Amino acid sequence: MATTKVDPKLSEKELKKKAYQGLTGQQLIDAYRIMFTSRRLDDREILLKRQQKIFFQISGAGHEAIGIAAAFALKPAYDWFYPYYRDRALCLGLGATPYEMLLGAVGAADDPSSGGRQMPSHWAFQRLNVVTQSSPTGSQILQAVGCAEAGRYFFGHPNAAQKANGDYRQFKDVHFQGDEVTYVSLGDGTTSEGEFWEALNAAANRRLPVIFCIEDNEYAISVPVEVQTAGGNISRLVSGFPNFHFEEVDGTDPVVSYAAFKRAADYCRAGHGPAFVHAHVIRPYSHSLSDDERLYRPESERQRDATRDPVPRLQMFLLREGILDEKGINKIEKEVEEQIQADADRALEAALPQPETIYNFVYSPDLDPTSAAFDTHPAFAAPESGAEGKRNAASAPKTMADLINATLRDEMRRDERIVMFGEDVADCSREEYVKQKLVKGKGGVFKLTSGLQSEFGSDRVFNSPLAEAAIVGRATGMATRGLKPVVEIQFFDYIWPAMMQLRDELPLMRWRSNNAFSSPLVLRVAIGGYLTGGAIYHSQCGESIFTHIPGLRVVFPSNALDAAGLLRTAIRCDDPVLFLEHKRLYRETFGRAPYPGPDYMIPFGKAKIVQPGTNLTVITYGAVVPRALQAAQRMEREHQVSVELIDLRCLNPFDWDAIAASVKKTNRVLIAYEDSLSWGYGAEIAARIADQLFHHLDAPVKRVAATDTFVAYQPILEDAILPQASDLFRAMKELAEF
Ligand SMILES: Cc1ncc(C[n+]2csc(CCOP(=O)(O)OP(=O)(O)O)c2C)c(N)n1
Ligand SMILES: [Mg+2]
Repeated sequence: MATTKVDPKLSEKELKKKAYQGLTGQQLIDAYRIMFTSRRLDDREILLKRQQKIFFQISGAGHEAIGIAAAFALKPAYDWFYPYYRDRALCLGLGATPYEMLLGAVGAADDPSSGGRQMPSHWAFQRLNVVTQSSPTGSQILQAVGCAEAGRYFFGHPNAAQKANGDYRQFKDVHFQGDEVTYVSLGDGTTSEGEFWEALNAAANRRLPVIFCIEDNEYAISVPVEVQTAGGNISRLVSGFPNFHFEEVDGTDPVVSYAAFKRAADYCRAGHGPAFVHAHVIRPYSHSLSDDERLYRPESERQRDATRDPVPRLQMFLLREGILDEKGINKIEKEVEEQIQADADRALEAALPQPETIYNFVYSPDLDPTSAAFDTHPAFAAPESGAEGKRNAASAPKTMADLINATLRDEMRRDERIVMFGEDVADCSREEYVKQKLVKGKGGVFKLTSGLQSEFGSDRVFNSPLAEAAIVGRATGMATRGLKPVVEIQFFDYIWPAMMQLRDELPLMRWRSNNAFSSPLVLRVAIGGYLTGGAIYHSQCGESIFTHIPGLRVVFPSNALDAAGLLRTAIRCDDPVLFLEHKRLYRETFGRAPYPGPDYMIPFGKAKIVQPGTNLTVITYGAVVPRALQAAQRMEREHQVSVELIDLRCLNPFDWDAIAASVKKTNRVLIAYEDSLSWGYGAEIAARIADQLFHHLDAPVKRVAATDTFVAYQPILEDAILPQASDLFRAMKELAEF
């Protein structure tokens, strides 16, 4: 923010002499200007909202002093920032302008935070390292941890920061500092979220340079702090976390807050670990304009808070200390009022986003994973001679598990930005055991990451705590900085703790920030049933829940070669990818293949015709593919019905052209999937066929899927629940005879 000099009461020399916990008199004058600007921006937005010229308002009132303290102690475009909605003064202090904020309030095309896509006060300023924020309270915290991890990683692997052509790196600038700090803030109520505790744990354990700033205004909308926090004081609860520096301050006093922040930042920069700044603040303007705190707070309590209001407090301080006189205060306030008036008038005239832009930046505008750039030929090794040689040779057919492992290995050799973590993915966390050859190492419960820690080291491949939200949230923060996390959720059944990150964060980073930020990463997940005993919690599918999320690519290969080609595309592309690996297919004889070489890629959204046919079409994917193939062969054998079998292999995007071409040829279609029938992936395909291919149909669109239950343990029940080759055969026959 511009800080024109006012006429201080003291001479410049005297001002410089006076230091308040390291802040000069001039800095305090600047602080007052920014804090007053922040408050008056809130007031102006409230007015604009009442005039129905903007559509939402949430204030930073009462939080200005801690914000300015953080801004003065930290460095924009050097440190990293995950602020929450009350951090208006922080953002102004870092260099965001009132005009930019008003563009956000209006929802203007040039709103730097989101281009009119997010509510106001959801700060993002790319040039200042202020990362796009969202509305779910607390989802920023784990990302901040990942951001700090990325900074540390690049410092240890500076070559990884270099750009490279031919993949996402070309479009992902990296910058980092050896002593950078990541700031993240949240309210007292938000400390009740589980992700907060996961973040504290990870930051403490890895001694990460993260400052957790708790802005404790004693309320979360209407719920008071003693209901949120056992004992009513979050500092007391977190005091046992190791490696932390703790501060508890009056967050309405910029001078003591600055001193606390400075100590916190020094501790983090020195590499000792994270810091926790618990700031007691006030909330004078209700929760938001939709809330009236008089419904739950008596006048006496509100009056008590008013005596701590940071803006008049700093004004009094400046007067008392003789830093400014009344004339000086009035001059600042007049200038601020005039600036806000002018900026508001200008923002109200600003160009608005155009409706035709709504699809911009759902996915990367730079790198299209459906394009020919991702269509390469396999390079199989030449066959070796001799029986023994043949069995072990590179040319011998390998399982899906083998080829995924080989692909991960080759990609890690090629791209130093790849890091891998998850539950049990490392060979052995106590690496000396492997080095001393006391143990062989694990490398994943399905051994998919076997040997990778040993080859690439424990800073590239490591075990995470058992915390799925932390896996995805941290990976998202890392990917924002330019790393390529290829992380694992051990079983699809346990993906749900990460759902907030997967639905509200990861796929939205690009769209909600209007392309200012993105987090392309790969989330590998073991999925599916047919395990004989997998039961409810080791057999789930549910892919349609994720194909329903714009911004997330979803891949589901059925065989080893496709898994290798699609995984490589997933890693090299510029979008977040959910890579679903069917457990039953990991070591199946079906679909084995030799390793197709280190550059084999399959573009997304391209189906595979498993077998061509003329009488009816079967559309499927995953573990239903071999079952459908078996049924189709029986149809041919017993009924001379020629079935065209389509393996979609990529579910978002999916290959509509292949479906349409086939249905136009066969005029009969069956959609088969392993997930429970209703509301499943096939429902969307069926609806599209009914809508766009109606005139080509000679029979109703059929579906075969699991029953609308969960998968049971006893194999008799499991067989009855999951779609079998016999179910597929029956449906094909019915369709052929219709
Ligand atoms: C995960 C989630 N749950 C609920 C909400 C609705 N909500 C928005 S702000 C808020 C209260 C937050 O209180 P606190 O963390 O103390 O921050 P404050 O607003 O007091 O600064 C709630 C419940 C939300 N945005 N996100
Ligand atoms: Mg609060």
